[in-house]
Amino acid sequence: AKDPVRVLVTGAAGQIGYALVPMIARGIMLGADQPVILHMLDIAPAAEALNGVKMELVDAAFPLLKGVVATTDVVEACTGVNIAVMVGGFPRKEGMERKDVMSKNVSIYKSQASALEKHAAANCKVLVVANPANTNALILKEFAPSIPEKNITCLTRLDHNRALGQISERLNVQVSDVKNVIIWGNHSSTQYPDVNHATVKTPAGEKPVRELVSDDQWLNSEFIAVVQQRGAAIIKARKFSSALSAASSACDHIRDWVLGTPEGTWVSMGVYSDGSYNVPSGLIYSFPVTCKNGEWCIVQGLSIDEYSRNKLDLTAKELSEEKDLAYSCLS
Ligand code: NAX
Repeated sequence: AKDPVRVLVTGAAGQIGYALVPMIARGIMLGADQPVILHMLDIAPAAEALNGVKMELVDAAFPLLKGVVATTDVVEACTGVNIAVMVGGFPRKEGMERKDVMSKNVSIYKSQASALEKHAAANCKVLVVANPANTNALILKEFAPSIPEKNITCLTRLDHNRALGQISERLNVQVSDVKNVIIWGNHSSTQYPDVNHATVKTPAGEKPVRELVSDDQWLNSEFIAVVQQRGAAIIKARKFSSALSAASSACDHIRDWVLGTPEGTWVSMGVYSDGSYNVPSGLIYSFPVTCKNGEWCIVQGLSIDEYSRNKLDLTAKELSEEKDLAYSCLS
């Protein structure tokens, strides 16, 4: 039998946490043969609720779940973890300035970075979900210099999956037959959902989405807007933000990263830019990646037309501004 993997979920008493921890305990994140020990962190006001989640995990009698640590102590939460899914953060409340929200998250991510750096297992893989996800991940990277930068990522897989879902609905095909959409840039409304390289499996072989959806107008405007604004549409409908889809996508992100992407398929991940596609280095930016042996690699050599170029630059500009804002909160 395999040794258990320790998985940290911060903000575990929240909405996404409640959807995510049973998925992890069921083997959806790391595989049906991989035992896990869950580490759940939340803050003191949520301690009782967090204990309730722990009680439910015990009650569910998950065969793969070999232990649960539920704590408000950051050091205890981070100790020995192999995977860290950072869902906890400070949400933007009505009337709050961007800078005030950023400042709260910068201080949270700065201190959690230090705890991970000192106490997590060597080679711990980190996924930041909490918004502003890219910039929280960047702060985490800056304050955990001994964690390899390749190990620090943020979630744009939900946006990627939303794009697959929209194409599948439009063409009335199985979502599992659609692949290789790309989310470029920030997990925000400036993200660029790109279908220029996406394909659909048909009885006559793989066909480009651009060929199957003859309505360019839909692809160039409505599709992009729907994916960019999907989070807001969910809030409007549910009165709460996306939770089960965020949790499921976080599992997809980690599973593909650890176990690899299928041959010929890429996924979107927010990763530390190395300057690929002329995206400024030093940003956490969403790129198309393939994964093998626990490492991601940016897909190279895709053609970028002028329309796309502008969109890639626009979202990079927003991330540079967020980075400046975050740094101004440090001083
Ligand atoms: P909730 O408010 O339900 O849960 C957040 C939890 O984090 C709360 O239990 C809170 O007590 C806890 N928390 C706050 N500060 C903490 C700290 N310093 N340490 C540990 N825990 C702390 O929010 P939820 O709906 O679960 O969303 C969580 C985060 O995910 C938000 O920042 C949200 O904006 C972000 N999202 C990111 C998405 C993505 O694709 N990257 C999509 C979904 C979601 O909107």
